Amino acid sequence: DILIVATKNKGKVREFQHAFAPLGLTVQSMFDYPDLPDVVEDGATFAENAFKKAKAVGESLGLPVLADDSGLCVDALNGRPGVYSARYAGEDADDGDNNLKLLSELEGLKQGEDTGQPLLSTARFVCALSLYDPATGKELTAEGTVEGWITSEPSGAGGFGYDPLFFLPGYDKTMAELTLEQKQQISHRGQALRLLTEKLAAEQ
Ligand code: ITT
Repeated sequence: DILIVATKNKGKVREFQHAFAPLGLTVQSMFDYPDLPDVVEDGATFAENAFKKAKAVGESLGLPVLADDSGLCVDALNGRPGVYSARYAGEDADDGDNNLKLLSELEGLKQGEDTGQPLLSTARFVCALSLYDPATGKELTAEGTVEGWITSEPSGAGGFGYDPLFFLPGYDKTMAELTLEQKQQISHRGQALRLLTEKLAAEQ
């Protein structure tokens, strides 16, 4: 069977493939449907944006669609970049640009005073998932979060996005130093997926 995920983010695609393969599901993404129009993500919350993506793509294809809206909320930045995480450093920003922007904003807060402390602020990753079925108009939604610290010393080649800067004290590692398996066990996306699966099972 096939599960369509309304994403153009290769890191997300890899994580969904890993999560759904054991269930015998093949993940398709927007790379398999390149002609679909972009969805405007102008919602105020992760959940709103996830629903917008799932509904727009679900209605275009006439098939059930899963969407993920996620991001990083940094306490020292009053929750930014939040829903703007993907375009933090500008409309065409890549992960590297966004990570540099995050570090420069946090370093700026220290106002020249270097405390020698690599952990710059508490932060959390948030993931909202929305599963929309155009045949019934029904939506299922689930959210997950994971708490950590922004480190000034990026490390690790796994994951994507802000993972090299997201330090998990309990593991003494950044999110990018975890295997796909480990990331899924603790991440915002892993938690949201488990919650969504429970909700789906309760509906059957
Ligand atoms: P789609 O909308 O096509 O799914 P996107 O990358 O634009 O792709 P979002 O709008 O949800 O996705 O933005 C999420 C951003 O937050 C993403 O670009 C990452 O930089 C960051 N992010 C989300 N989940 C992450 C994770 O697990 N690890 C690191 N960074 C993450």
